[in-house]
Amino acid sequence: MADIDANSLQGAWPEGWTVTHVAETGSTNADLLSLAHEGAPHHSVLVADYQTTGRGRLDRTWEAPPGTNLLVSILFRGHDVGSAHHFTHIVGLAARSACGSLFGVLPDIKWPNDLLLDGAKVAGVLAQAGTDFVVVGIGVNVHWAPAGAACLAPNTTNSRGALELLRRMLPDVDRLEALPSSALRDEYVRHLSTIGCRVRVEMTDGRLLEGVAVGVDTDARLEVRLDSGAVVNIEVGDVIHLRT
Ligand code: BT5
Repeated sequence: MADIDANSLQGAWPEGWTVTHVAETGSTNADLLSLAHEGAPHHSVLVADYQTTGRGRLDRTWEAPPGTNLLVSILFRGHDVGSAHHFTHIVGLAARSACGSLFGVLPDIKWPNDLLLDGAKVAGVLAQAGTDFVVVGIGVNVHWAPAGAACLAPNTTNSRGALELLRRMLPDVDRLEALPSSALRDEYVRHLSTIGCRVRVEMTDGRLLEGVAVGVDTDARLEVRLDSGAVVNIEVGDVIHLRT
């Protein structure tokens, strides 16, 4: 685990946030989960310049060379943590707005929480819940992206870009947390480009479904109308947008 006292940037962050910045660790989500079990407070944040074992969903990996991208995890306590998706929506929406304010581009949100630029993935979110907390990690491609993915500022390497993106995200997280959950859901659905798309869904058991995404239910499951007319609610899966 990273030395969490290294290079702390207190004072540069909005009030109420405890942000720790490290040069390198395995995974900011894994570290913050451990810290949460040890009692770290609500709104603890761990941001790293580099992750040696960055994690995606379903045990996949998340890649970024040192000092290129935003790699950060945020701890939420004291809410109804049964609904981890509530917090993934908050972090995804806040990252989207920060991309708009810092880089002048507003990514689309693809269900459940990928951010896309021109159809290519620019950010991914991973939520992991404990009994009374949720850790939400996000990787945003600021200066680097793997083949087939997108990044916000490919031709510059200003290492402050990632931290500045985070600095702009946190006040918006505060704003979104203060919303009633129905208003948060409305904001999420409004920016969800998946709705109305013809989609292919790869289920975790390997099954493939195809149909039109028609909505999101109150448990954040994607509602897909199959060609047969039946509507299925997808809890976990990988979605490909085929066409709008
Ligand atoms: C995600 O998973 O999109 C969630 C990614 C969460 C990463 C953050 S970084 C901070 C925090 N600490 C962690 O350890 N993780 C979180 P998923 O939908 O499963 O996407 C993973 C897949 O995206 C991989 O299998 C690759 O194909 C691809 N991928 C890997 N790195 C990428 C990148 N930088 N940009 C776009 N795609 C990437």
